[in-house]
Amino acid sequence: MTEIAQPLESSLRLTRRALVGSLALGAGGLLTGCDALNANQRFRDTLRLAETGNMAVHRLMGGRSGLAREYSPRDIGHAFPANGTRMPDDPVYQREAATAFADWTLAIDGLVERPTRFALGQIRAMPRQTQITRHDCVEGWSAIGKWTGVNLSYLLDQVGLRDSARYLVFHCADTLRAGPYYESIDMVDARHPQSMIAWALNDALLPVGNGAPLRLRVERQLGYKHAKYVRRIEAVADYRLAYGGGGGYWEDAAGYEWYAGI
Ligand SMILES: Nc1nc2c(c(=O)[nH]1)N[C@H]1C(S)=C(S)[C@@H](COP(=O)(O)O)O[C@H]1N2
Ligand SMILES: [Mo]
Repeated sequence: MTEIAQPLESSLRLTRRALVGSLALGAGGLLTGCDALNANQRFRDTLRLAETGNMAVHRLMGGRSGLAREYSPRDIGHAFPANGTRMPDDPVYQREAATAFADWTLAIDGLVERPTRFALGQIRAMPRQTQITRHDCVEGWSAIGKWTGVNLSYLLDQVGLRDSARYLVFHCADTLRAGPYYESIDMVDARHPQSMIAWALNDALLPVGNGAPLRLRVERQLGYKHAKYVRRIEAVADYRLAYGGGGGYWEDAAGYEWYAGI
């Protein structure tokens, strides 16, 4: 667990300090933009030192904590597409759907102080967050939608994360060809202000096609990270120990990147 995540984290912290130093050195470089930065040997060394992975560069540039662009109500499309599972074939899920998810619970457990099962009504009664964002699917389509739900960080604070918790695994109700759908994110995304467990889309309760009754929104990443039909959130030390080890259904089934930053 810590053996895997720690070196990357600390090298990035180091790197950010070095980057700030290099920016401070040449204020002109900052003003004239990326070309000037690229010409700066120290900046290039810093990048090399950081690793070239998408996550490292994204984080280095301050991009991971930055907000995803938010749109105006005029930008919302007519119907938000439903992709992947549109109706889980699990009979238990279908029974729950038939009763408007009256008995649905969201379990939050694993490396938390107070493992809890929240009733859907409790989740919907929590402070609401709304955002209009663009969803980008690797299959080549995008859609703008208005999401309402509970902030993920708020939810995590209800159960209290242990220090050893470094990732969240989202367990879903649907099973595809290769197995159950699941996803995982790290604490940077878990604590990102726009990350939420959504229960409404475009001012209506979340339709089944879009992940009813609860789905993840993790706005700085591609569509497949936004787990639908979320039944359980498990805080873990290492997502590599879950399911096929890739950190998500498509990561395991098709080699998609675990970190799909946009
Ligand atoms: N449980 C579950 N979550 C999922 C999927 C899925 O098939 N099952 N598909 C993913 C993909 S590839 C995308 S693009 C989005 C689609 O969300 P939408 O159906 O609301 O458009 O959900 C993601 N989350
Ligand atoms: Mo997707």
